[in-house]
Amino acid sequence: MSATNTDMETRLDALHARMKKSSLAGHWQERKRRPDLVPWRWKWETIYDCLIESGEVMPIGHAGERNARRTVQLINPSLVDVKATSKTLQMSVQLVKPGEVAEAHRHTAAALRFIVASTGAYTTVEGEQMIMEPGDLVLTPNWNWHDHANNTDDNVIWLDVLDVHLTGHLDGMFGEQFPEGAAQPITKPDGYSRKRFGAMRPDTSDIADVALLPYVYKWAEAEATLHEMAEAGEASDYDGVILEYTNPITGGPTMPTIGCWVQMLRPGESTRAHSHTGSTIYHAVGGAGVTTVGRGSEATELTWGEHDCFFVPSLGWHEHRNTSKTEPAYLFSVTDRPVLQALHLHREERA
Ligand code: 1HN
Repeated sequence: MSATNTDMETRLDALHARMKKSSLAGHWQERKRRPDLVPWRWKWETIYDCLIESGEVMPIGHAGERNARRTVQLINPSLVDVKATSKTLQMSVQLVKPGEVAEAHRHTAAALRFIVASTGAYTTVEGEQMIMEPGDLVLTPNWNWHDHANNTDDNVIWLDVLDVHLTGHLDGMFGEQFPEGAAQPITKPDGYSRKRFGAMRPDTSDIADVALLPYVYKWAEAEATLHEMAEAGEASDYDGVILEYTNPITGGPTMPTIGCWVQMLRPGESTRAHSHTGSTIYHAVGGAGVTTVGRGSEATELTWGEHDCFFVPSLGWHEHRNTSKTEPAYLFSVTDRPVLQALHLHREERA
């Protein structure tokens, strides 16, 4: 090596040291990569066992305490340190035992519940008592008061999905406890949101932000529609028979940061592979199948059965197969795609 080159290297090392001291770095210098998220599957049996055990050893605390909610959180192995399902969303499974109350609070993070087991427990959102039936989706958009009560004789279990990691990353996370007691008063009649904000509704021009309204989507309606669409042959090659849950006023996603979908894979159906931005967390409402993520020697097969959950990273090629020849399979899924769309970052590629 010439004397000039050695001289330059010495000066470059000195420059790096000097910049480091002043919190500066050269564009040409290496940096640590953000971890690549891995496709993953969580068996319901394991989640359920841990959740039931947590019900015996972890009491529900008061609002503001770490144990104010009893949830078992799904963690991507690439995000163990930050305890997160994806870089934006958290999926957890919550247990409220008979007679228990999870006290009222609100936060800037948006939340939703997808009900797995309930015989009539309820969650209260903004003064409306919402009875939870299996397969129902209840929205708790950002800054909505919410508390949960189980006045039945059976455990109630649901999936919680929150945009806490996105909100935290943007340094926009804060919240508060309900000032007047454990549960907020019920101020609205049953079915209020669906009647006031649904397809037939009063004038909403005085509502401050129609993108942030509580809402309930009923499983019975979703299931019936999926079957009618299947009969009419209304299906996508890439997703089977699929419905998006939308905000009835904006027509956009359920909430600005979380998109929700439900799809039915007909008996024996295999979808074609596609790849898109936005990471997706799935929950098998019923049925059994395999989702292949990645292609060729890199492919991972995620085998799922009833209530299992699985994760497909952004830009991962994926295709689904219903492994039953006789029964349909249903997948509920949540995605950060609305954020990518809002930022004009969404892309899709089809096989
Ligand atoms: C939360 O507030 C609830 O209100 C559930 O039920 C799960 C996970 C992370 C952060 C806050 C709830 C949560 C959560």
